[in-house]
Formats: sequence, structure tokens, C-alpha cells
Amino acid sequence: MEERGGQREGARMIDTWINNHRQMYDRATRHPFVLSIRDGSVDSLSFKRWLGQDYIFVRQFVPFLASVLLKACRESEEQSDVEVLLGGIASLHDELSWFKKEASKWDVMLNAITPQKANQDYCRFLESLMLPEVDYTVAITAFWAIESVYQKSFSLCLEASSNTPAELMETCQRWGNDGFGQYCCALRGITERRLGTASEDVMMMAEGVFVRVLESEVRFWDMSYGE
Ligand code: HMH
Repeated sequence: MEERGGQREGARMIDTWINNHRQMYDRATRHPFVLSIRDGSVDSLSFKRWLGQDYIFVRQFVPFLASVLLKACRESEEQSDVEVLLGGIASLHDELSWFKKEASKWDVMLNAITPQKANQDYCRFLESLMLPEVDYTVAITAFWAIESVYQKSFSLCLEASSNTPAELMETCQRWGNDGFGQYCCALRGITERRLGTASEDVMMMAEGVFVRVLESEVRFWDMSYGE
């Protein structure tokens, strides 16, 4: 019972973070680039820029996820955490093939793309979170936040009132589908449980990381407009 109370505490904490950083949260989850997909006004150059940069990001995301998995194996009190993260690794495998297929559809040369500054900064931030001294709670908070920004953003483009172009539906479904939504819920559940028993210090670091993810996501979307 005590553990459940801890989880509730964690859930309240996340709600408070979202409220306290509402402006940045909305900028990350309702970015003009995403809204332009949603209303059908997006231009293909912006989409192609995003696609190429995101492929680079996702490649860097693999070792980050592996580091979170390793922390879960070592530090988690719940075996199911490892299973949730292992599912994430499996879907990343699928995602990389999808990027290659999508890139060839749009004539984007993936091996000719250089990461822009915002992408490099974001990847460097992920690297800092891979260090063994970073707490599992802090790392899983970042991981949940990163995945849920995409889930929130792309599910907007699937709403009944949206006008998403047919050729972008597959992209939006990739992160906006119910299965990905459930995966993000599971990640939030883990994060809540961990926050519920975290020290004050770890809680503060986790909040800092949450905000940093939101800022990094905004800058990432901004790249779609060019340098
Ligand atoms: C920048 N954030 C960015 N790219 C992604 N593919 C995701 C989140 C979700 O995996």
C-alpha cells in the first residue's frame, strides 16, 4: 500500500512539473511545425529536414536507451521495467528500417546528412545521461519525456478534426498510434513509481532533466525551418 502512495506522489509531481512549465510543455508538444502537419500546410522541405535530422537522433537514441535498460537491470525493484524497455529497443529496430524506407520515398540521402547544432546539443545531453553515476530515476524521466513529446505531438495530427496530408499519415501513426500511447503510459508509470520514493536531490535533478528535454525538443522542431 505504501508503494501505491509513492506512485500517487510521483503522479502528482509530474502533473505539477507540467503545470509549472506549461509554456515550454506546449511549445514542445504543439510546435508550429507539428501544427502545420496537422493543418496540411507543411512544406516538403521542412518535413525532409526533420526526417534526416531525426534519423541521426534516433541512431544516437539507441545507446541512450541501452544505458537506461542497463540501469533498470541493475537498479529497478520491478522486473517489468526491463520488459517495457526491451519492447522499446525492439521498436527502435523497426523504426530505423522505417526511416530508411521513408527517406528513399522522399529522396533524402541519409548518409549525406550532417547533424545541425540543435541535434548535436541534444545528443550530447543524452550522452551526459548515459554516465553510470546518473540515477535510474533521472534517466527514465528523460526517456519518458522524450517519447511522450512525440506521442503527444503526432497524436494531435491524427485527431478527427486534423487535415494531415495522406503521405504523412504513416509518420504520424508511428508515434501517434494507441500502442505507442500505451508504451508512453507504461514509461510514465515507471517514472511515477521511482519519483515516489526518490530523494529530494534526485527529484530536483529529474525536474531539471524534464525541462531540458522540453527545450531540446523545441529546438529540434525548429530545425525543420532550416539553419
Ligand atoms: C527528437 N524526440 C526526437 N526524436 C524522436 N524520434 C523522439 C523524440 C521519439 O522517439
